[in-house]
Amino acid sequence: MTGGAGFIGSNFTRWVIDHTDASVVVLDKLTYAGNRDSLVGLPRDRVELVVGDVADASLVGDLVASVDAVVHFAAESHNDNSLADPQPFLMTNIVGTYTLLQAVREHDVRYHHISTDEVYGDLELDDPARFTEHTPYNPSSPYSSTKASSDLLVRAWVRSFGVQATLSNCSNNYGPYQHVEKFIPRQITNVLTGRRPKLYGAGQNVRDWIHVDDHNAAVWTILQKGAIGETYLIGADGEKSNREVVEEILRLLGQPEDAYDLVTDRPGHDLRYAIDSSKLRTELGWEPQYSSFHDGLAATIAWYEANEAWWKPAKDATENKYAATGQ
Ligand code: NAD
Ligand code: TDX
Repeated sequence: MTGGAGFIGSNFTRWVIDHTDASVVVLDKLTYAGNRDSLVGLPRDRVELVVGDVADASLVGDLVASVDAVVHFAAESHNDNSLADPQPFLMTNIVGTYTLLQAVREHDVRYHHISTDEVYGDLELDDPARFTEHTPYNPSSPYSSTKASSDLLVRAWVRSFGVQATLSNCSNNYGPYQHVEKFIPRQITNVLTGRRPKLYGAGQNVRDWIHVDDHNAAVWTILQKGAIGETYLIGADGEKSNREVVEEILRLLGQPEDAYDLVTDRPGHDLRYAIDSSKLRTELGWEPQYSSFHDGLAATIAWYEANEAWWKPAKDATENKYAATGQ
């Protein structure tokens, strides 16, 4: 798999080790978002970390030739970074996916592509609609447009070259090992370091939250049972406004629920994401296990409280970067 030193990839690796007897080769460039420490404690005879770039055709070819399946998580993943400098997003998300597709095509290896609901653009706050597999692509940001590009490459390689691929587009994940640049870990670690949570704009934007292990179980299900060429949307009916999430974090940390700041909005900020995951549930039998966002959030807060050594080194630099844009 790729991107296994990142947030979802490291949780997926742990999930596979805990729930299956498969072994995992992780290809990860260890960018600012990748962390060896996210893989500590995993059995060395079942998890191997190879440090390298998904756009390195020779390395990718050698690795793909040695595995039964590829799950592609590696990406530049942060919208705010893509607004500051889109270039790495094009290289990793588009050229990297192309490089993997050529390798799985050559070696006839099963491929699963990890993508995001952001490829569908956004919904109005009061629109009852949710995204389905038939929603037209309409990405807003450099990040989401490169993810949309990569999805289209996968579909083309299935149709033109018979590549054995499936795709999944998931909503916003939360859980342990998520970089402190992202919304939920940023606000938790702000409170833990004596800062105030920062809400973009008026805090009204809505995200559809899913625990990372529900995402992981869905990916494994699709890898085992998904139909080749098909796309599956992954979501757990977890719509909440950013303001609601911050208020819940503040309550769980024993702070007044209005102890946050409203800061400069993100340019082009998508209003609302919402996933209809009926296809995955009815066709493949997946159901989310984390039914309470409150409990999942409390467990995530407890993880950040207990694992300061994991996130502390990145915290000040991340906040300095945000301060430069007034966020
Ligand atoms: P992340 O930024 O935490 O991790 C990305 C990992 O990829 C890092 O370990 C990084 O070192 C690695 N990487 C980056 N460029 C690379 C390259 N050129 N070669 C090899 N490795 C490279 O991201 P994440 O939040 O774990 O997201 C993983 C995947 O899931 C992405 O494809 C993202 O688009 C998708 N996704 C994320 C979410 C979410 O809420 N986080 C939701 C839906 C989909
Ligand atoms: O400090 C903040 N304050 C704030 O209000 C930050 C960092 C974010 N926000 C808002 C922006 C979004 O409305 O919170 C929401 C979530 O922000 P992010 O964590 O940056 O996530 P988002 O832009 O929704 O994208 C995420 O979900 C889809 C992941 O980062 C993507 O990789 C994934 O594809």
